[in-house]
Amino acid sequence: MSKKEFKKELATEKQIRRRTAISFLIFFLLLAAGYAGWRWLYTQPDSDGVQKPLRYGLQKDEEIFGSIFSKKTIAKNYPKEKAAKSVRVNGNIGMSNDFDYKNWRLKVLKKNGDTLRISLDEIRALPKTEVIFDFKCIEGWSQVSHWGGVRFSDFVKKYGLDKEAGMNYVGMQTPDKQYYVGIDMESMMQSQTILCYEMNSNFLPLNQGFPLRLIIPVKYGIKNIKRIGTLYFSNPKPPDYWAERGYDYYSGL
Ligand SMILES: Nc1nc2c(c(=O)[nH]1)N[C@H]1C(S)=C(S)[C@@H](COP(=O)(O)O)O[C@H]1N2
Ligand SMILES: [Mo]
Repeated sequence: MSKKEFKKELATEKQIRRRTAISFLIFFLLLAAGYAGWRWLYTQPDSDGVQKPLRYGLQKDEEIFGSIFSKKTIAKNYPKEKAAKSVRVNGNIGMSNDFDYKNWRLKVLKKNGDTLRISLDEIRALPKTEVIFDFKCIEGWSQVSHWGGVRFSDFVKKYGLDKEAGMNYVGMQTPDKQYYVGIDMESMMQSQTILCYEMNSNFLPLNQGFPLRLIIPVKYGIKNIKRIGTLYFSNPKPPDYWAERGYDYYSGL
């Protein structure tokens, strides 16, 4: 090797060493930044059960999907033969055994402070709508199932709740107030959303929400509240059981 070649090789080696050192420095800086970011996130205040910056992300999702969503969004309808005969039961919050179903009335809180108390027979006397759709639980399972009830939008018309339907949200809770949901008005007024009293053309089983539950095919299972006791209208977001535990408030498909 000539002296010149030797010098050149020495120089490249130096360069390699320098680059390696720089790479390591950058690696450790990123590691430190990542760790600091993580620490920062975890010291952020909670907002409805998740750290504020994450809640901000969820809110952005909601704004974007909420604006894409319109009444035209329709969940796919299936033929009756596709509907499950034995329908999965999931979730029993607010479904205690001491429920007095004989004296049940749907309580509807009106804007003027009045409360409607509506019996199952009165609800069954309204026009019936059937939906057969793929019911999706956020836990990962789905099942085609067949439900019947009155369209929420028909119910609103029959009971003169148009003023109330001008508000932003509907809130619903079980008679014991243990399970509760809040749903945007547009999804509530969608044509497949029903106050449901039938499954496979029979009364609802007790553990699936007898006498009345919500079936809302454009939302995940968590929003399909079983055993509705009280229904009300509101401009601010009503409290929502699973949103308080970190799930997306909108929970749309
Ligand atoms: N009152 C009440 N309604 C509820 C729940 C619950 O725990 N309590 N669970 C929800 C969830 S997570 C799902 S997936 C569906 C399941 O409905 P199913 O039991 O008819 O399958 O009900 C929803 N409605
Ligand atoms: Mo679910």
